[in-house]
Amino acid sequence: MSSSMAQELLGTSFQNPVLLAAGTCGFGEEIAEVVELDRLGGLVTKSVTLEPRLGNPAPRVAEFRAGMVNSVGLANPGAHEVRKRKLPWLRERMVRARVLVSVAGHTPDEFVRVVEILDDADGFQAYEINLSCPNDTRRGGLAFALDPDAAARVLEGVRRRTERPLVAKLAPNTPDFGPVIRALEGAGVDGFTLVNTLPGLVLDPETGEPALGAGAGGMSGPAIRAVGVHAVWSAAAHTRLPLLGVGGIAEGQDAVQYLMAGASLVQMGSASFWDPRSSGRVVNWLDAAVRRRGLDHVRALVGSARLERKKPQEPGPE
Ligand code: RRO
Repeated sequence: MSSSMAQELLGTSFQNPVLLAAGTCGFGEEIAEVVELDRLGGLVTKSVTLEPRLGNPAPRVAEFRAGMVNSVGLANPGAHEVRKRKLPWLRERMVRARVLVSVAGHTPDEFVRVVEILDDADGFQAYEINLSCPNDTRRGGLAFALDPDAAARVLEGVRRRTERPLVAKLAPNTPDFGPVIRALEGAGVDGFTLVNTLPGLVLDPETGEPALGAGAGGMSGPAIRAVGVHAVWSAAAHTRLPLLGVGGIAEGQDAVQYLMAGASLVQMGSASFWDPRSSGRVVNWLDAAVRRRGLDHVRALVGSARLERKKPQEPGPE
């Protein structure tokens, strides 16, 4: 792979800008036979909570024409087991690719305790702080990312416990990214991932039963691509910190839109469920696109959208 694909951010070098998204690749081991993980920029682990969680009732995923919904319910083996069994595997196998550990919790203190358990272990470079799980009903369905003060409390707590880079994963269903971005910048965040899944509900049109065991879920896939690209572009107006774009990327043409909107890295989720080779194809496509367009480096694409932040038209004089 050419060096023109490498991206330097979050205190490390990503060999290319394509990562696998949290919740779609387990802890790497689960998909290592079907995806050439060490050719990618990296992966984000399934969100880790303090205690092991079995997750929500089946079915946990359901497809519909434009994408899929999930309500996995944070199933994961818990922070101690991740430290003991998952991180050593990642340390051994992810030689060139980078690892972000996704952290989740019901309270700010739970995030902090996960970080305390993992922080001095090897096998990862940064945390993705998941402030936007749509399937966590314990906070009345309100994701931390939709409440800037609550989001900042999580980040402040974690920031005090670690020197590793912290990327905050935000929710798509917000009218304005400005307040949460400002609150998290004040709390010491190092970057943002946009976006988590969008709350969605798929019903059986005959019976009225939900397609998911838990009822509603988080929607992903092609249906949310334009939402994600717009979120990155909107966030870029509020921050100079690096942005990681995710939502509906299946092809190089999708990834490049996120880069143009301002993302330095992209993450792939649903598409790699459907086709485990899609992430490798996106890496190859971007590499070829950089050369075909006569660019020195993939970073020339970042923020290159030809889109003015136009003001609404005012009525002119009669
Ligand atoms: O586990 C899940 O159900 C889940 C999580 Br933590 C998340 O952040 N986003 C999502 O769509 N599902």
